[in-house]
Amino acid sequence: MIESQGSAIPRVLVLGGTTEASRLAQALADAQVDAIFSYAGRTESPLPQPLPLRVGGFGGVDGLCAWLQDQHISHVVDATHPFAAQMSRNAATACAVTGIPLLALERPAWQAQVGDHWQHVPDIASAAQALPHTPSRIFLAIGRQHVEPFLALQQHWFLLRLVDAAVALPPERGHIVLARGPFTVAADTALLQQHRITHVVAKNSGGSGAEAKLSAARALGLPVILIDRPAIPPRPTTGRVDEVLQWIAAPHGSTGVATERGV
Ligand code: 3Y8
Ligand code: NAP
Repeated sequence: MIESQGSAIPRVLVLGGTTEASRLAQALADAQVDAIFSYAGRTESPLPQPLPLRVGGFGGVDGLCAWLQDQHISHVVDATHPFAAQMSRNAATACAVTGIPLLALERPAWQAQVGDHWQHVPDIASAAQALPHTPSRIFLAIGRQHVEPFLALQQHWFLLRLVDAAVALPPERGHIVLARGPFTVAADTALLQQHRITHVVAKNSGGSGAEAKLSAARALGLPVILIDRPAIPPRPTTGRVDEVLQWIAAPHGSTGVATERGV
């Protein structure tokens, strides 16, 4: 049982939606911490969690501030995906306004290894522009929210991987695979070979859940167009679940952990 030294029993909001958030949820449940796990409600049937769930937006910064105060939240852990930049910005602002301590649980970006053929681009639009003019077969592993700029490129054939069926694609334009990660190198290698993929487009999400396609591309000598992470305001950050638990148990408001980016 974790008790916050010198203050009331902690009550934690976890902003989830990642492998790391799920690992944190299990650790908090094991330690019997009073915590609520939050999903945006992007997918039809999100992974169950060992914590009470809330699903859906808060209603911007004001809605989040009101919710934090109504729920008597003492700590906020932003364990959202590195591309969930709006949620992270809102959490940083709401915690500054309410004075509730915030800690981000984040995994490092992927770094190129020997054998990688990566082209880094700053955003989704640049990734579409980086594709070759000659007709190619593209594995678009960036979900469903940003596929339009790519499908507009009529000369290419696309393999889309989505969590839920949400996009219609005629066979001459591409093929849709419905799957939620984490993925394996063997399966992703077979997928790329089966569809004769020539290029991979991915977000630099980091973590283990989405890395398989990069290892598969390396093994097959395929080029990867890798989209850089969006800017997120500086906040206390850790990559370790045990440091999150230490932070929760530390005196209220203390970051108490080494941070990659500081405050
Ligand atoms: C709704 C919760 C866990 C978390 C699992 C991680 C791993 C598998 C890899 C590819 C890349 C992609 C996408 C991806 C991965 C993990 C993690 C991760 C990438 C779920 C989930 C939710 C979402 C939202 C969804 C986005 C989409 C992005 C698919 C659950 C499964 C492409 C990101 O249909 C949609 O609208 C989907 C939207 C945001 C990006 C996009 O723009 O489309 N994730 N993904 C969360 C919520 O509602 O709050 O359904 O269970 C979570 C996971 N997705 O607990 O094990 O930790 O990264 N998710 C990317 O990284 O590029 C797939 O196919 O190779
Ligand atoms: P986003 O663009 O940063 O956020 C848009 C809005 O969605 C937020 O302002 C907030 O609405 C709501 N929201 C986002 N995450 C939420 C959460 N965990 N709980 C409650 N509301 C949330 O977010 P996104 O990129 O669409 O990501 C949505 C979810 O999918 C997040 O949980 C994220 O961790 C997960 N995910 C995203 C990606 C990705 O590639 N973007 C990959 C894997 C997982 P209000 O303003 O109304 O509060």
